[in-house]
Formats: sequence, structure tokens, C-alpha cells
Amino acid sequence: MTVELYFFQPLGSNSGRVFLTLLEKGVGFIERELIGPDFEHLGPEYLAINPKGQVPTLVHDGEPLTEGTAVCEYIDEAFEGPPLRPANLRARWSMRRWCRYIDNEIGRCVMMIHWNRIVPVFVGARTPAEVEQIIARVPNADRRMAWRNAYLQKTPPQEITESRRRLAVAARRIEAALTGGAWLCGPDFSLADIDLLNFYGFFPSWFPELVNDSAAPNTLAWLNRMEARAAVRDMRARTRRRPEPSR
Ligand SMILES: N[C@@H](CCC(=O)N[C@@H](CS)C(=O)NCC(=O)O)C(=O)O
Repeated sequence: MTVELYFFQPLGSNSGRVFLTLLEKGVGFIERELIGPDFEHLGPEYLAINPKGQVPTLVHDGEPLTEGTAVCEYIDEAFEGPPLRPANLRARWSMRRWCRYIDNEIGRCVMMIHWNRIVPVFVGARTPAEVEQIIARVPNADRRMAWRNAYLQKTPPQEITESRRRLAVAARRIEAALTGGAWLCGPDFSLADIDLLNFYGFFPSWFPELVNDSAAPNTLAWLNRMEARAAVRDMRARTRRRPEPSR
């Protein structure tokens, strides 16, 4: 049995949730880090594994599996180890609902803001013609447009403002959900907590106006519980700084 994970550093968001699920489950795996600023995820070797050219991809016994939320459920079902989905049906429904919300709402808004900052860093000192060549390798038209908008810093400012507004709504919803319970979906730690840590754990430093002692005490207590987990400490120890573009 072989398990390989293709991912970006620093560990977080889409890569982090699958990485952490493997650690929580106790599954040994081969780390296949792709260097984002070198666009290794858009090279022919990786596109043969994941034609979307995105990370993460889990390769289990030679079979590539994509889409983080589905992959995390797969890991929980395919391998032995502590269960990461609540046994109670309603709690499991709640877990799936949160995972969708984290993907479709929080993840999208965070990416809208982050993408605009990170694409110029990825691109480094390349010329506009070189950047166009890279963008042409992105397999999907919507993503090519997002790349171009971020590279040229042409994302409409109202889209960024709207993303910030929605994240403020999300922060209140999360704080309410964590009132009186240890974990997001009740008494059981679940994949929803793993997702939330990876898409939201950095909010106290990114958006201190939303996640602070007075506005979000339950969220901060939950974060401390998360950071104390052995698997999370292990992930932090394996987290590296963002690689520099090699040119
Ligand atoms: N729906 C995918 C999204 C994966 C995704 O957006 N990955 C980002 C990194 S966090 C990526 O590969 N971005 C590079 C690109 O879009 O070119 C999942 O859930 O796994």
C-alpha cells in the first residue's frame, strides 16, 4: 500500500486539510511537495496526475484522488485510526454542512483576498510574456481569468470588499457555533474542525478586528484546543516557509 500526497507549502487551506487528516488518522505517507512559485503544479508530469493542475492530490496505490473534502472523507473511511466523522447522523450532516460552508464561502472569500496578494509573489521577476505563457498552462478558463486579474491587480475592489463583509458574517456564525461546545459539530472532533483550522486558523493575525478576545472568545479557546493536538503540532513542525521562485 502506498499513500502519496502532492501539496504546497506552507501547509494550510486545501493542502493543509488533507495533510492534517492523514496525521490525525495516523496514516504514513510520502510527501510530494510541489513548488508553487516554480509552477510545478502546471507542469506536464503533475497534470498527468491531476488534469486540473491544483493541489492537493492524494495518490493511493497509484490512484489519484482530488477535491479535499471528498478526499478527507475517503481517508477516514479507507484507513484504520480514530474516526473523524461523527457516528451520530445529525452531527455528520452538520459536519458536511460546515465543510461545504468552509469551502464555498470562507475558502472562496479568503482566496479572493489572498490570491491578489500571492500571485505577484509567485510570479517574481518574470516578464509579462513569460507570465502569459504560464497562465496559458492553467487548464480552466475561469482560473486563467483569476490569475490574470491578480497578476495585473485588476480584481474589482468591490469583490474584495464583499469578501471581507462575508468573512465578518462567517466570524459571527463560527463564534456562535462554538459557544458551549468543544468542537464545531458537538462533542466529537471531526473533519469540520480540521477544515476550519486550515481555512480560518490564521484569522486572529489576518483579521484581528474579527477574531479577538472580546469578539470571539469561544473561537480563540477552540483554536488553543486545536493547536494543542499532537497531529496539529506535528503539522506545524513540518510546515515550511513559502519557497521563493527559483528565478
Ligand atoms: N476544489 C479543490 C481546490 C484546490 C485549490 O484551489 N488549490 C489551490 C491551492 S490552495 C491551487 O492549487 N491553486 C493553484 C491554481 O489554481 O493554479 C480542492 O478542494 O481540493
